[in-house]
Amino acid sequence: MRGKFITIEGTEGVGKTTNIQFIQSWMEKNKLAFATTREPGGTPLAEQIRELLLAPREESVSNTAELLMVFAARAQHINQVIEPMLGEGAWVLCDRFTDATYAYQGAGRNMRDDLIAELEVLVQGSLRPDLTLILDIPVEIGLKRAGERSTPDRFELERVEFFDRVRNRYLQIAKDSPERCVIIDASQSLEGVQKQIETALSHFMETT
Ligand code: T5A
Repeated sequence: MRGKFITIEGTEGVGKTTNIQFIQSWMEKNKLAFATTREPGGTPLAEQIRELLLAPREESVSNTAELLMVFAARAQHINQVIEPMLGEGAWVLCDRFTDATYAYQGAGRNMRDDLIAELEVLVQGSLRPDLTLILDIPVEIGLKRAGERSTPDRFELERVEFFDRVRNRYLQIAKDSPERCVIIDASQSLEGVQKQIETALSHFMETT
């Protein structure tokens, strides 16, 4: 049987990396075969594209170049990792996927949704996540958490208004796709956040 494709999304520093470790232990406890991966990245070539995308640089990066790099990395990732793993029956847990493109390039950079949708079809065919956990916190808290943890990458150097647009788009995506998306209140303590995630995962497992 084909595996399930689970994505985890949210603005900067919302706690994705921290909670992915929790989800991994949940999957182990439930004896599920799974693979954890991330975007942009997930293969050697896609990780190189990630470095190109995230490195702060003097040259301004065109929005179109950024969008195409995101989808180039995704094409390689789907071909080399996501589809083969799902085909073997493993669950794939991915730190960010195409919702991030609608949020960051669409809402953040003001790129047209119909262009993103065309690339989505070209690169993914019919592949879409089965479940998406959207971790949500006020932008300032996330940026503060991320800033305390590491030096800012090219995206983290954007202004707060950029991330407000990104956050609002995530909330809109959740509203538009309630059958796939669950919003997690990530402003709670780690324990509180993980309780919500566990409830969402258990419900998903019971209903699929
Ligand atoms: N991008 C990506 C696009 O523009 N388009 C796309 O299509 C895609 C796929 C990728 C960048 O690429 C962009 C978006 C991104 O800017 P990334 O590394 O995936 O970068 O994203 P980041 O948001 O930068 O990831 P971070 O690793 O910075 O944040 P996380 O993983 O969300 O947060 P995490 O777990 O590292 O936590 C941050 C800090 O907060 C603490 C943690 O201990 C840590 O110190 N923390 C909490 N503290 C208190 N209470 C809680 N509940 C906490 N949860 C975590």
